[in-house]
Amino acid sequence: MIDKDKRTWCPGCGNFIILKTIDSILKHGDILDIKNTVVVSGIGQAAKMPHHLSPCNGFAGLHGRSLPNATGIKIANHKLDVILFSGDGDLLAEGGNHLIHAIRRNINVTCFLHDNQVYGLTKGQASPTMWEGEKTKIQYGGVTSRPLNPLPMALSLGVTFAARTSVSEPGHMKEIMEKAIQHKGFSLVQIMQTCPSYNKTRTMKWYRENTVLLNDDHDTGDIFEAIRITSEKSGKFKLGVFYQAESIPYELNNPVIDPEKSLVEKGFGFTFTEKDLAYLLKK
Ligand SMILES: Cc1ncc(C[n+]2csc(CCOP(=O)(O)OP(=O)(O)O)c2C)c(N)n1
Ligand code: SF4
Ligand SMILES: [Mg+2]
Repeated sequence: MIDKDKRTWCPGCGNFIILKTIDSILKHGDILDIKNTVVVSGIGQAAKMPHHLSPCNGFAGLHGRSLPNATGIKIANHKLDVILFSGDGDLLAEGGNHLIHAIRRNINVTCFLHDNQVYGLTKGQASPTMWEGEKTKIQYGGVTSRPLNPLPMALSLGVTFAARTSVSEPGHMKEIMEKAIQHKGFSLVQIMQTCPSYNKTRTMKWYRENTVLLNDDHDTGDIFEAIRITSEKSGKFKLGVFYQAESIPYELNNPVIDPEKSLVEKGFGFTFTEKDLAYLLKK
């Protein structure tokens, strides 16, 4: 399924591990039906995921605009499984406003955040998740802004599924991805990702030494505990599902959408033919 010829990631990039994991979930077919799945992205290294997941349906949009596209696809045909892959720049900087509203709506989209702390595609500028004081070629004196911590932010906005995993734990990543996909509502998974070319601090070794799995007795119904744990700035970073809540997703809580028949099945009152498309393209 992965088209090896088209890969343009650097050797050792954490994106390979994320790609392999979602590829195996799609191939297995018990959680996702490839014909019924759409993988959506914006722009960036992370956003190349749909390019490599052929023949799965894919949509790569503008930088920061992965969520509006994913939302539109889900509303037009809520019977599709919509999976989004977005970089920390794409989702938290250029697309930060969309994240707030996707969480607020609780649209049933699975959102995988590739957190490498840099803008990989544009050669390593600091992203919003990079810590104060850390240096890049551009921020040579060290980052001066405070970092954005996506999980406590999402939790404080009422996200219904929040989890963290790491490319240093591929088995754990698969388990978390599957749980997120099966969640009914908006799910956010922060994936701690290596970028060997531009983030020399967050190596595979660093992730192995600085992450730990959540205790089995963690209560995923306790939002305050979830905010507390995900806000921790020292000690080892916890990996696991921090919070999960049942609630009706946006597309099933909307009087315009018939749960039995998607908007696409119902039709929009007109038929759009290939001839119409040719006319528009010509224009
Ligand atoms: C509106 C807009 N702003 C900036 C850019 C340039 N640009 C393309 S990718 C990118 C950063 C990508 O970083 P991230 O989303 O973290 O993905 P990564 O490459 O690290 O996976 C930027 C700034 C753009 N294409 N469009
Ligand atoms: S620049 Fe970083 S994120 Fe981009 S492909 Fe290379 S290692 Fe991966
Ligand atoms: Mg990035």
